[in-house]
Amino acid sequence: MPNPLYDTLFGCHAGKTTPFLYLADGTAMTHAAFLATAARIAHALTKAGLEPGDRLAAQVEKSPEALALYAACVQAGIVFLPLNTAYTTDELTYFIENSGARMVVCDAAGEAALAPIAERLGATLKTLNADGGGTLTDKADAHPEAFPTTPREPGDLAAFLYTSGTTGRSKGAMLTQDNLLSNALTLRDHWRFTADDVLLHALPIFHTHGLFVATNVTLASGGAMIFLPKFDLDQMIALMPKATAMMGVPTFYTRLLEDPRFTRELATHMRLFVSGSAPLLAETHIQFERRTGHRILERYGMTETNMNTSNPYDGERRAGTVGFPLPGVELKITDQANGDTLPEGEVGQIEVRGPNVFKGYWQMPEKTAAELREDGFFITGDLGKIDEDGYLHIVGRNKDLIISGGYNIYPKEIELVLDDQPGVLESAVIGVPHADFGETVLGLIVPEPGATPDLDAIAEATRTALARFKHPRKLLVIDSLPRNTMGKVQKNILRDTYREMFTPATT
Ligand code: MLC
Ligand code: AMP
Repeated sequence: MPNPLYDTLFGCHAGKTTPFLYLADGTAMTHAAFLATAARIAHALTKAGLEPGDRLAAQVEKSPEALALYAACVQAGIVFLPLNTAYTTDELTYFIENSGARMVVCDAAGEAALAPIAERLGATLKTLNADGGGTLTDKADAHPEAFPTTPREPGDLAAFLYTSGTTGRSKGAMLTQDNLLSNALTLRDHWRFTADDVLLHALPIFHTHGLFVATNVTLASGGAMIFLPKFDLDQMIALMPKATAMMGVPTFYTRLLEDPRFTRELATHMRLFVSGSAPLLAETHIQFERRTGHRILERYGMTETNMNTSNPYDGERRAGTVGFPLPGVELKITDQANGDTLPEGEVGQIEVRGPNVFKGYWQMPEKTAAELREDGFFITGDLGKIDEDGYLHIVGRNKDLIISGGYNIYPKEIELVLDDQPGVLESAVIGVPHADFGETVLGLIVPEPGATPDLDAIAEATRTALARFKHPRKLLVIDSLPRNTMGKVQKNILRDTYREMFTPATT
């Protein structure tokens, strides 16, 4: 096959007038119309000088055209780099520079701020707005609705997704055609997706969950999606009767459960509810079953690996676990000190190997070597154990990471901003329990001797530097940070001290 990812997910739907996207305004887009949009965009990209292997960075609102941009990149062999719409200009500059993107696509509202950056870095800047218009698609409309698909090998790069690290510097995870394709086909079969499915899609499409899990699985099965711009409780409740399946982060489930309109009747015809990206509390799982009769299927994955494990489709979906390794994925629990495999039931680092595991971090051979072993096992940074029935339990993280509403937040990145502020001697950023987001960000500041840091000014500085979801929901001034004998800040002590700060959640 000339381009396995394109041919299997997209090309196979050529000429089909079956619905692919049901939109919030009540209209629908067929597979054929979607492919034509993608082909036109592919022409626009190549016309602008992009070549196979070039990177295209996109910070665009969720729309059919934004999804078609992904398809266009796959068809033209361009590496797609989707970016969170919440990122600030400071954050975007790093991604564009680090990836060496040759084209940047943004909303018209962001054009003025990005233009000088794109120019300095030698990238072409195009716009794509939430309504599908913009300089990218306006031009594309004039192009033919068929595009000669660029041949690709399974090992060729298809996408970069940036993921932060413990040092605060984001790393571009390089995902190949085969990483994405193998996982999509495995999940389609494992979760029994068919052309009859209609997936309620309210996730963002700039992360693994919404793009590579939800969208690719739907494409691989020939089904359709109710494609909502974002999670909106009223819309979810209104449209659920038209869906057969839903995928979401735990916040989706807790928000649905809080609404009395979300009844057993509303969910009765649904075939499958999948949760992931953050831990689903066993309590939520149980409450959901009581309300609807459905057992949520929890799975475990990450940017670097797509999906690794899943609870079974048939058989017991065990609350508080993420199930078994997916077909083709090897998983082991190892000793942090020497990498030896630990006996069943012991807690250690989770390592995975399989066709789903990424190729490494873009231009960061040392970071790649530190996490991706030569034998192909990837050290996930998550801690877990396997129970006597083979279910994987995630019991913690070996990486300093906060997951808020399914978004990953690396404390170091925020601490670097806080430490830079006048009157601040040092800081520690921790995640504390939050009823809506699972965890939320708390910033602890130690002032310089005699100084009184201006917390409003500090909050303002975080607003310029960091995306909204990373902002500490509260800043507290404390005398000192607890340290162990090696001088390392003991965040576990801080987490224990402040664990009730946001529960019950109001912010
Ligand atoms: C929005 N805000 C958040 C936030 N989302 N703050 C912290 N954490 C979040 N996740 C901000 C908003 O900007 C807003 O700011 C305020 O918080 C309240 O917003 P809201 O209206 O309540 O939020 P909403 O827009 O409804 O979004 C919440 C959400 C959304 C949970 C629906 O964050 C979401 O769709 N999350 C999914 C993330 C995801 O796809 N993760 C997958 C990663 S892939 P203000 O200024 O108004 O106060 C991965 C691999 C895998 O992890 O295994 O899947
Ligand atoms: P990301 O880097 O956004 O891909 O996030 C991946 C991380 O999310 C994993 O390393 C886990 O820490 C976490 N994660 C994903 N799914 C689950 C889950 N079902 N339960 C607990 N943590 C999860």
